[in-house]
Amino acid sequence: MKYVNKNDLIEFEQKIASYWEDGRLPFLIHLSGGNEDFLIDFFRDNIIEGDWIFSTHRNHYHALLSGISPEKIEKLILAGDSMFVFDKKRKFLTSSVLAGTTCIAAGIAWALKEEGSKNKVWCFLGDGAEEEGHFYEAVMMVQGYDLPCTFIIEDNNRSVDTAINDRLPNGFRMKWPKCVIRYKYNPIFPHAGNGSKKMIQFQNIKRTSQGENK
Ligand SMILES: Cc1ncc(C[n+]2csc(CCOP(=O)(O)OP(=O)(O)O)c2C)c(N)n1
Ligand SMILES: [Mg+2]
Repeated sequence: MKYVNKNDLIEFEQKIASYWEDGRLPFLIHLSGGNEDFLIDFFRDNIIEGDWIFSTHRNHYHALLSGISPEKIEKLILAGDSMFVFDKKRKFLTSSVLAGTTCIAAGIAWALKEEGSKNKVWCFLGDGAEEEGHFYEAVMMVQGYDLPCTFIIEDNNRSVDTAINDRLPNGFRMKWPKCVIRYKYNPIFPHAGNGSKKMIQFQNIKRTSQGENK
């Protein structure tokens, strides 16, 4: 798998962030700034050619680290498909439905096990997606049948902009079995441009033009 370093990731995002700030992206984008170190090490140490990778609305770093070209991802982002990055050859799938990939990941892992494949499934999700019921079902299947799938919770202590302590009393978190791992990172960007001064300007422009059309 092609090695992507920290600078590659950061430079890519800076470029996308500048498109956003310039008002060239009239849709939400989810940046992963602050989440470079763990991901780089994790991909290098665990993921091999032919493995399946499932990602989320926040998928650009996963896609780059999976070997999908920055040009392809940029093109998708510019076309409004930031949350819909797929690559058949790389076996890379995303879903913007929270935890939407988790049961698919379990199904693929089932097939890999039946085939006796050496490949595995790596399924990333956020700490907000972790609270979705269908994630529980996927975990039960993977752990119960010892399927070759690992769920990786990327815990930035946010579901959109709500911290865990504001979502559940005392910030309760499930104790998942060993097919689920969790790591924490501090995001440097707001959820999807929320709070960005330029985005607020953009929304105002849009609202005005919508009003004019009525
Ligand atoms: C089933 C479902 N419910 C609600 C949403 C709206 N939504 C989009 S992102 C998000 C929060 C996601 O938090 P998390 O999974 O922690 O991902 P993060 O953005 O923090 O990486 C929500 C509630 C959705 N996409 N899918
Ligand atoms: Mg989160």
